[in-house]
Amino acid sequence: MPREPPVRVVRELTSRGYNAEREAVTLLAGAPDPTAAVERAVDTAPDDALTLTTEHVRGVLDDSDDEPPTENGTPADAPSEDATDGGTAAAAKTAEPDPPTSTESTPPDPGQTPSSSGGGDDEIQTKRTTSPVETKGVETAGEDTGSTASDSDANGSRSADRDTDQRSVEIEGDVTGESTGTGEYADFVATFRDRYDRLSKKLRGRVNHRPTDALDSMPGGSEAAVVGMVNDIRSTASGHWLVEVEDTNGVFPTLVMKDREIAAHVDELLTDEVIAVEGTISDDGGILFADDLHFPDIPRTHRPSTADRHVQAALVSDVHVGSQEFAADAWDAFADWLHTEEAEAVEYLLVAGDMVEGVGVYPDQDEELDIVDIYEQYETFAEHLKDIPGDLDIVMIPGNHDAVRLAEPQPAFDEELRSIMSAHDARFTGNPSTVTLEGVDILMYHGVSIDEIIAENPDEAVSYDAPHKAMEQLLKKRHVAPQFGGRTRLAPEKEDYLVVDDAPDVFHTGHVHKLGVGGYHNVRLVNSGCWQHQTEFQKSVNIDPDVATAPILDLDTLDVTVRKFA
Ligand code: D5M
Ligand code: FE
Ligand code: ZN
Repeated sequence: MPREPPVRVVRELTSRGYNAEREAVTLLAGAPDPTAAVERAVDTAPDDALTLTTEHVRGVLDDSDDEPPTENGTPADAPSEDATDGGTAAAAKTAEPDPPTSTESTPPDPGQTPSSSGGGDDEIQTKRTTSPVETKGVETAGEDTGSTASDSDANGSRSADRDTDQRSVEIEGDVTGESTGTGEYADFVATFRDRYDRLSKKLRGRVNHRPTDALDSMPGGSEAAVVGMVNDIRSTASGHWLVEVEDTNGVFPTLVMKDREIAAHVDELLTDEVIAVEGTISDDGGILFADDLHFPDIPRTHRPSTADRHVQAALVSDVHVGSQEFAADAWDAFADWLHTEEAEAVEYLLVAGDMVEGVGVYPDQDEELDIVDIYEQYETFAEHLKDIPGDLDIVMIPGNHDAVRLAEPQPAFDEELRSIMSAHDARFTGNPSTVTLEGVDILMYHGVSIDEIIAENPDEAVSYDAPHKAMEQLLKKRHVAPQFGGRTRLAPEKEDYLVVDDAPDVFHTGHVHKLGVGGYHNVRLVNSGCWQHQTEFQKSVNIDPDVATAPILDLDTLDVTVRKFA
């Protein structure tokens, strides 16, 4: 008899209104006749039980000992008294095919992108687990240290006896319930004012800055510096760069000569980001010749916090349920894997937006919809969420396909959508938010601005094949969506929620549907792939998505292992 995937058992149970402990699911899936076992377990469950316990299921399976044993042996009640011994015979019987697991261990950044212009001073190690046949899909970070295929030992189920007391989830920087903006001009002024105040503070100590109006009256030849928001970037007739910066007192032009080393940084500049320019006032006093550019940046001395125990978080995004291209089988395989012993340490699941495909997000999108009703899309997503082991702590932020306001910062899902996605007591927070898991600060942001960074940055290293290089730019600018008026829609608020005030330990994004794992000034960077096969639009612009990749983050080391389920 073919083995019953745990997911089918979970579905069966949820359709009857039951949740079950992880090991209970494994035991049921491993029973000689899983359907009958589920039936018996449900029939004999205490009236008020919402969750079937391992103990109850064991009892049910024990009682069925008198049934004729199946061809290949013992009923699945046998071993797992010893919860710490996950590799028991009964558990082994239920094992699903392992996700492919060849492991490479590479130092994160410097080596990853040969053309990197520095900044790769990480000490964090990246481990990635890739399928031998699928290596290409997960090679985006450019590792080629050689991979060794190793057999997985995922033969058992994870233990149900876990001490959830050690878990902790804290959330900061969430706009939900705090939104006050009405879209008036005054609100925009307040947002930009706050951005300038907070980011200029990070730069003021590093240069001897003068307000723009004071620069006006400085004699030619003086050394000076200014901290301002980039107002305009133009090339001059002779190929130099005129970068106009604005502070609260006015605007001042700075000139970056094309043959200077710093000219390379002009390519990285976006309007509305806050920078410092150091240089010399021109003879006529009207311009600052730039010698140096400074970004708010993450200090190279940043030391990330780590968890006190070995525990992992799966960082995913872009599920796109409701799309004809939604990779349901791959998601099932992921959910199944989470039930195995190999996923024992995975206690958290973070989803960085685009739970569903949505409606009317892009022109002609309706032609590729499998489910046309937005609520039905969330209901189906919720069903897929139920396949995930019930004891995981889940945190979700919305993305541009989700049914919340499109402008950033995006508030979390409203009550109606939360009640649809109520499985697992998931936590819902805004985009962006900082989610702290056992002391590790994870900045979650869906990632719409990554499109913009890639479009505007001529450096070939910053591409869809290396989304983490775009993420570096966001950290360097200490803002998740620096440029106003482009692709990223901004909702004005009293404060700028998109400023990266505190350096995170991990930066988690999605949106571009490409896998990227890197490190920047000791911050671990993870861009999740997606669970949606290539769409017509993506085909037309040559986006080849990384489908069914789940980066698994070790919270104690910040190592990442990429699991592939397609
Ligand atoms: O977008 C996934 C990726 O594909 C992201 O890089 C934007 C791009 N994309 C997809 N569809 C379109 C259309 N129609 N126009 C422009 N860019 C698009 P996601 O929003 O997560 O589906
Ligand atoms: Fe998406
Ligand atoms: Zn998106």
